[in-house]
Amino acid sequence: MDATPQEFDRVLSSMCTRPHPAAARAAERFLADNPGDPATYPDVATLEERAVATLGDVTGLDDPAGYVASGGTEANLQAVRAARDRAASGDPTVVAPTSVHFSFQKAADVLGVDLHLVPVDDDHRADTDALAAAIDDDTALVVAVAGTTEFGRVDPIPEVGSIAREAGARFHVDAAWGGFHLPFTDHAWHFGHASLDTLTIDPHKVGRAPIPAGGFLARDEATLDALAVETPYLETTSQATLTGTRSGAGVAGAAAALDEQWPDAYEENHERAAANAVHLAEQLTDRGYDVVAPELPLVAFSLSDAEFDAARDAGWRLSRTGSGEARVVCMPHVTRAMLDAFLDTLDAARVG
Ligand code: 0PR
Repeated sequence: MDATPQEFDRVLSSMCTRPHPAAARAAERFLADNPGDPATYPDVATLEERAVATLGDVTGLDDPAGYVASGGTEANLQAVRAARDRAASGDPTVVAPTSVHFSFQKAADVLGVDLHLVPVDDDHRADTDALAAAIDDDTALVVAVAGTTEFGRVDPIPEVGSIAREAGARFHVDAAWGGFHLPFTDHAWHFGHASLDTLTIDPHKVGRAPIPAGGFLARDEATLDALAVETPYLETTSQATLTGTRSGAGVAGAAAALDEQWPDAYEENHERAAANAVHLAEQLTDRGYDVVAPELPLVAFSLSDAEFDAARDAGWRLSRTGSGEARVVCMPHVTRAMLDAFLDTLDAARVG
């Protein structure tokens, strides 16, 4: 089969994007390096330290602990694992809003903890009263989302953090997607704004690093130490990551993406994406669609099955939320011209 990679010119629903050219070049150079064995591959290990330091700058954390993970799924799982292993309860649980990414279900399943999902408010954000009511002595971890997968919503992070702290639970923020938009907004979301213990921020989403490059950050080195297992036959004697051999391409690509873009190019991307999201939301509203007002650059709106199918038939990669809204994620590759062409497709579908 003569397979070709997906072009991005009609991709509206993905949280992946074209990597930054400098990041793609760096990835290719480090394809065979294994950051899982830093004593043998010291240069890629240095690049990882640099990437983690910059992620600390992005997320308000001096001297961050953490690493470049395979993705948000691994980072979220590690947050649950760290909380489970330190829990006082013999039956530790995780409390999170229903808007959390499905990776928490995988984490709960693999780690043998119960996940208590709490309904969100009418605007798709974590409901602090409902969360507080769901927390009990078994709660080891409370999770909030800074940029939800379906609606791009930012939970009230400082408030949820206070509730978690009061209950003696750890607090994790999932900014896998939102983390490269939020520094340029007024939201309180990171280590400097609230008492969080761990955070997920993925360079391979809005950060324009090549896949695989997730980000797992912890306030204390002790969190990483607690995750580490001994690696007797390697020159370095412990490993805190979930995977063993890791992608040097992912790590070097993330380091280069961050070097090239933090902060100016990320800010430009945010401003452009936010303006595009507002434009799309206005155009859809003018045409009579029911639009969920965008908070971060992600637009969800009601769309009939016939129009959804027409858009897919025209080659648009579009997906739906669990409640049926179509969603357009304004990733770095999504231009104003693309959105206008998408609107043309919808207009033709309504006439047709
Ligand atoms: N946390 C949040 C808030 C996410 O949105 C995602 C992924 C994750 C964690 C998990 O990250 P990884 O997929 O890196 O492990 N959200 C997207 C989603 O599930 C992932 C995605 C990306 C799906 C690109 C499709 C796609 O083409 O929709």
